[in-house]
Amino acid sequence: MRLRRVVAATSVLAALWLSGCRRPPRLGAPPPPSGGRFDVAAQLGGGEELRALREIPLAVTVTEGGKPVAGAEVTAKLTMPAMKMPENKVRLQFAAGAGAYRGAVTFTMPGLWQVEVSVRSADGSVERHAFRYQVSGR
Ligand SMILES: [Cu+2]
Repeated sequence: MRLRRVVAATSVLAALWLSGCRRPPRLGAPPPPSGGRFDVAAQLGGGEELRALREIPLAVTVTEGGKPVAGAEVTAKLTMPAMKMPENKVRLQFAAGAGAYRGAVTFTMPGLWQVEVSVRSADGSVERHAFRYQVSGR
């Protein structure tokens, strides 16, 4: 009798653990502090509501003392503060005409997302700036 109860409790725990990203959202850790050498701004989409499972253009401007910084390696890593998600990372390409690094991202589910922009400058120093977005379902 007691053993059966222990087995039942264990399988409930196992089911909770296996459900992974369907766990109820928890409050995540605050984003890492921004700032440093570069000013980094992100423009995600064209101002419309952000939706999951759609490709959304991302433009990131990197400036230093008001001047655009070209030749950096800029990536965007998408994470959810509330849960562990599969790696979702894109490399952005510099578009000289736009003075911005551009690419496209896809949020794989609705919820609160963090876009961590990493800027590796020509001298090898790395700076990270985090932005948070609420993403709705389809
Ligand atoms: Cu998730």
